[in-house]
Amino acid sequence: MNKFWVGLFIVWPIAAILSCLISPAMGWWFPGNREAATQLGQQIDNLFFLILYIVTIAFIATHIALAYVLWHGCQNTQEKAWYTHGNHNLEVLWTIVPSGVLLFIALYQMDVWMQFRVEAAFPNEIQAAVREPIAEVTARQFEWRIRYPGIDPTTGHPKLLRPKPQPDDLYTVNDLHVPINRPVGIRLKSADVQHSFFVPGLRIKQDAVPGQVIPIWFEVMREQLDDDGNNIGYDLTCAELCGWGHYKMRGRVFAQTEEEFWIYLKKLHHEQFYDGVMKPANQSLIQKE
Ligand SMILES: [Cu+2]
Repeated sequence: MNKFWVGLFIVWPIAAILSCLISPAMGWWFPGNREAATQLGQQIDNLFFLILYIVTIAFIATHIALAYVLWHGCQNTQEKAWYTHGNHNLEVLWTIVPSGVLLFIALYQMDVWMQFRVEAAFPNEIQAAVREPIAEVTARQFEWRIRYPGIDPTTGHPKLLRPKPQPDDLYTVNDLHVPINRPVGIRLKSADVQHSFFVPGLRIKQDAVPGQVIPIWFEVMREQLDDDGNNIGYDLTCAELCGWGHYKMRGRVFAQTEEEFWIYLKKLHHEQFYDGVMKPANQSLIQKE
């Protein structure tokens, strides 16, 4: 009977490792199965795998030790239990080694963290993107409200996004469009409770905190296409339990070319300001398409 319990304890770690190994073939979610669509996301994946390797080594080592102790213990059923106050050298060893590993990870990931979050360390191009965000995303129970700047009627291009809403701003819900192949900035806000702006395909996750405007940036390298070549966009979800409707805070992030992005904004403008009687100013905007 003892051997049954030992076997049962050994089965689970082996099953855990096997499920990791067959995960790519089964298409289960793992960063390696779906390459990040941002360069920073790929660096984040590399960090993920580094930590996964370290944890796997520790997991296998501790389970081999555990299996040895269990197996050894169940062979000698005659031996009485004995008590120990531990081993000083071992205690020192397993304090210093994990501390060293944690210190290494903390230093090693700093570069990626700085690229993502430390504004002072951003290259000029990214600082400019953060200074001139293309949209403001406001999380609220239970949707993503998106505000784009209005369109300049003389150039036909989007204006600069002002911190305060303007009369010609454009609005959508749960539908964020961004241009590809350049860094884009977003102003992230919350209208009520704490939410989290999470785009798994881009490896972007940032809390939206009430009372704060948090700048985020990303540079999408490619559109998300389905098998027929349609742009289906990336999932946008809320990663912070924010109330009963948390599950339905689902939006999409469509990455598209700069021209497609401008055309999209013009279409929004047309839809939003069309009053049944086309005004000359709007007409000229539509004709530019
Ligand atoms: Cu939420």
